[in-house]
Amino acid sequence: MTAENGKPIVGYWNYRGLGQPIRHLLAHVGVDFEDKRYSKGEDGLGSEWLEEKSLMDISFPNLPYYIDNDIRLSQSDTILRFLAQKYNLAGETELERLRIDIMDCQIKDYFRQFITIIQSSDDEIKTEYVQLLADHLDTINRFMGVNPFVSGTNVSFVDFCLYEYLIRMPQFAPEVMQQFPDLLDYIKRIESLPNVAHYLENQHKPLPFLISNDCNWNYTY
Ligand SMILES: N[C@@H](CCC(=O)N[C@@H](CS)C(=O)NCC(=O)O)C(=O)O
Repeated sequence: MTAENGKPIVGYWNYRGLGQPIRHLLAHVGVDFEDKRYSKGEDGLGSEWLEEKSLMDISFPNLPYYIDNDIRLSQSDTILRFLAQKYNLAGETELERLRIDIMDCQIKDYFRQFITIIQSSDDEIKTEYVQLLADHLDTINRFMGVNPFVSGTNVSFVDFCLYEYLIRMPQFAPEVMQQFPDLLDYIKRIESLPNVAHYLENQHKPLPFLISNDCNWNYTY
């Protein structure tokens, strides 16, 4: 199955979450895809998705999923790595692939901590986390060094994962993010990739980071 118009389908909630790096990767390589966005609905239960889920011909139905003819995948990392192989975004040398793998794992660890914090209602933990965040950003900054992209000079799939983490920080902790002008430049660099810039300009509406009632921080994600 593909969409009726023959396009591959990316299914995910109507927020950024685990779906956004996949959307950005496909935009970057110029693939026209059906961006199927599920709503959680008024009751927040997501019954629209749950009804489809029970009927889906995918080994482990979940969101995000990716369908292109007989390729039917869930698991965001599997989808990203499949697309990265297909579109040469998986690194060319051993060193590039190692840099990609390290960042992929590291950014997941940092992201997991960040999500726990923004879902917590304990303000003290949040204050402590802002200091930790500065350390995390510092390690990323040093890892990147003078490289324009994670692997070195070439864009890879993990750039869309790192971007997805960093893009939250100017809103979450602007005073911390200001200490890292190179990371702010990196955000701009990803947003200036021609197809990504075009995608961002033409989105009908920017997607929220997460649904707002998932989060207790000052900002609506
Ligand atoms: N390990 C999975 C996690 C997927 C997951 O937890 N998806 C969440 C949204 S981030 C969801 O709501 N899935 C729908 C479901 O469980 O039916 C992945 O990386 O894709």
